[in-house]
Amino acid sequence: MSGKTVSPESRRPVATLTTLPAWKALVEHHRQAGSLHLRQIFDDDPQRGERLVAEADGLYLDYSKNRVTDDTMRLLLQLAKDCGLAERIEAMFSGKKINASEQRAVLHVALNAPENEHIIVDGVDVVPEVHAVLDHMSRFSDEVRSGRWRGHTGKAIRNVVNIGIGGSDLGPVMAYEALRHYSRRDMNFRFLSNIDGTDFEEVTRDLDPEETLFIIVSKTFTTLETLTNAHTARDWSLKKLKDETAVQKHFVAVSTNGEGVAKFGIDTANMFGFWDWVGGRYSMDSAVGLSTMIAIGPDNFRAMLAGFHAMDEHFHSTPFAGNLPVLMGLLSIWNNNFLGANTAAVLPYEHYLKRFPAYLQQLAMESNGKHVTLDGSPVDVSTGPVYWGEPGTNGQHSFYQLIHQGTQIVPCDFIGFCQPLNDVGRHHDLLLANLFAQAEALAFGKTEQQIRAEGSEDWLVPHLVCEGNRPTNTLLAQKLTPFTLGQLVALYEHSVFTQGVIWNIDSFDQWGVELGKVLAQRIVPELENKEEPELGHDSSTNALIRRYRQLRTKPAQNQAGQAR
Ligand code: G6Q
Repeated sequence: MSGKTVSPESRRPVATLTTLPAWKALVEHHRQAGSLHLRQIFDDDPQRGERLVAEADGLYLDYSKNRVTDDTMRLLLQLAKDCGLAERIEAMFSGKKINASEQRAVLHVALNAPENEHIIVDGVDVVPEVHAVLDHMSRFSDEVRSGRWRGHTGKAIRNVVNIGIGGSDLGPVMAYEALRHYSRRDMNFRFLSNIDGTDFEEVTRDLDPEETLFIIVSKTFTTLETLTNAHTARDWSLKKLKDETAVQKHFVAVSTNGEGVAKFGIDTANMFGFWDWVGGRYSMDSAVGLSTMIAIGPDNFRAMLAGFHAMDEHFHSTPFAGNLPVLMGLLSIWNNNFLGANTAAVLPYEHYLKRFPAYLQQLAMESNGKHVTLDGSPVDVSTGPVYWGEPGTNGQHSFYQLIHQGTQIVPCDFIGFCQPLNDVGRHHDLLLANLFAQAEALAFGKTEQQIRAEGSEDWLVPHLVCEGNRPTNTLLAQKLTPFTLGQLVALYEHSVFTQGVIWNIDSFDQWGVELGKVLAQRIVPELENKEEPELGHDSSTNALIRRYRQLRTKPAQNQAGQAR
């Protein structure tokens, strides 16, 4: 007995991942089949590209270009079973407190539930509450969009600024960019997150306070960046509007902290609530998406929720062998833990999804960047690959070189749509041709033999060889709509969850971000004090602080040494 206190939600059928029979079988299987080449695998099975696919409500996943055989998939599915994935999914959907370290339920799926469903948390059906908030959001969005909601001086709102950070920013900004095609083009939507004053200046510099609505999005309403930006925005507004009561017409809040909201001066009738069972990075389909709803309208917002719900249902009820999030999660485990890939690239061939990789960075890395299991023991395999990416084809002219010929494996998710939202000349066919070609090139490469057959000079041949055998997924849908965006986001949410279950970690806490915040609080007065403070940090931090204090107020010098 270790004497360690173990949270009740942290139980799992077995002690450690690497002792599971399915894991051991995968290790052995990798030893035997891990070096198989996709060229060979495709040659041996001409139907593979039509077989290793899965589909959910029009979202098509081709995972045939992964370095897996039928045996690999069978063992990975067995691993999911041995890790209790089905039970963990059930626990999440039924409101169990699976966020063990924070002792909270994890119920973002309830945000998408139709009105006739019932989901009980601590004895309360949360679905009617969810719909009450959605109705409140819809009424408010209609008022703003129609111009019935007037600013303090009687002008209609033309600018909406979302102030929030992390989960209260990345979802809204990604969703706005993704669905911009469906948005009100006669209004401006901006997103203010960074505590850097430059962000505030650049977001507000050409806006008129009389026509600007700020949505303060903060679950806790205590976050330093958001509250600092909110107060600066308040001062900025009142400088022109010159009346405290104007705050009520130009500021609304999305929060769980009514007291904090009221103290700021916001009328709590204009506060949109959510619940502690919605994690920040899982909240873009809650009231946190108010800016999205104002931009695209309530009907489109509800269509996005329907997309989320369709994927939630698919994840909840589809056998694992055809279950998109489960398949993608398990393939990620294979790539990470067996093929040794430490990163994963997300490459949308749809310009409107340009913020999708940044959104996924938080979703995946804050969720699965963990070093201990649910019971506090160190993990015995690597967790949480680094997510990154750029929209195609821009990335092709930047970092794809490393993916094709570098020394590390970077599994890629390609995302494409058959119909463009802006059908301009030949652009869309050219765009999609590039997507298909990249996945093909990464899988099959170009051999020395092929290059020699083309007549290349000997010395150049090694430079031209592309080994191939680089794993990719391709996700294809007909068109980027609010519904498909909802499907896509939910797909990654559940894929991240699947990986977290295999690693037996808490995908819903984020303790690692606390330490830096606490240390910053200690340093703030050391930078602001007029007196030379006694510094008790390490020698590096002390020296940096001293240098900052010296240069903070000294006139800046240009390169020629003259004061500017
Ligand atoms: C997300 C995290 C984190 C959070 C921000 C903002 O899962 O919890 O990114 O969203 O720290 O927090 P507030 O919404 O409380 O301001």
